[in-house]
Amino acid sequence: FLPDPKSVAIVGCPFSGGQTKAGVDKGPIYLVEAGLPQQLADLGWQVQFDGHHQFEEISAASDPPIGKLKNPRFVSKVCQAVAQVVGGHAKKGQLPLTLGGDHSLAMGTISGTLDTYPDACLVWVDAHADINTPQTTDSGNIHGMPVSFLLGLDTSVPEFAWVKPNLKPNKLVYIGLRDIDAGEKKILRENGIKAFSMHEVDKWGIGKVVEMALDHVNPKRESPIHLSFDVDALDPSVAPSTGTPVRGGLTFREGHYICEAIYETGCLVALDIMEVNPSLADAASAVQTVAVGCSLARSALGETLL
Ligand code: 4U7
Ligand code: MN
Ligand code: MN
Ligand code: MN
Repeated sequence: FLPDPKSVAIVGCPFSGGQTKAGVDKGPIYLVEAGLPQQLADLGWQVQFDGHHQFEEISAASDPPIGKLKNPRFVSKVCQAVAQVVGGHAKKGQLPLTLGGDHSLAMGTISGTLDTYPDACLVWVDAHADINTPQTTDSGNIHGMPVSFLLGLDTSVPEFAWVKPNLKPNKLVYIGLRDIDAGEKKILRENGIKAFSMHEVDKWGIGKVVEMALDHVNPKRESPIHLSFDVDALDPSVAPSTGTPVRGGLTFREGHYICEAIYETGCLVALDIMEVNPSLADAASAVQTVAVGCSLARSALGETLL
């Protein structure tokens, strides 16, 4: 799908409004400061660093909750802008690499991808399913809901009416789940959405799980793939500095294997590295988590291919 030489556009999204912990907005700045653009150039990619996008603030005072949703207007505005930016790069034949920021941003990135590649599939790597609706959410944090908006499961909030329900349940697959709310389990079941939790990773091994995941969403390995990677999919010993860590996660190698295997398909058209929060845990943990975020991105862009 991508022209040769391969070209990547790095979209920094210093945004934290989809959840309540400060610091996740610093994620993209740290990832870029750690040298990610140059690392990708060293892999042979043409790299455009598209900057850290400055989002027009909507003050909390003028953005009261809608139902349980926190910062709804702000999240919506930012994601709509991100959809434009990501879609614009994709339409130019670039691979947009979005650096979060919290995972609500994926509402924007995936909207941009699907607008460009309507038959794209989505591989969502996360400890969480992020498929709560405005009705099922307990926390009201929108980073736990982007998938439900992309699927069009709930259209009751006019602020999010711009999100086209372009994602079909059979074009979505999860890897790494281990903390799913009861309401989310029901949604997964009722929509027949394929998920490989940590139980399946233990049972089959990561190689088989990725093969089965791709067989489900992309059996002929000929449709475009959007990979949305929440670093909390990794075990907290591997990626400690993130807002919602859950023990029992992917090892360093399992996480990287997913990225490598998706690169190998030649179908990757967009990548998100989300939820790096350098302000959480200690300084050494932050350095470690940022380094892991960079190396996941490198793996997804072909680093370990011989
Ligand atoms: B993340 C949660 F209740 N499900 O909705 C929620 F457990 O992007 C967590 O994956 C969401 O980090 C986590 O708030 C969102 C909670
Ligand atoms: Mn997530
Ligand atoms: Mn998560
Ligand atoms: Mn998280």
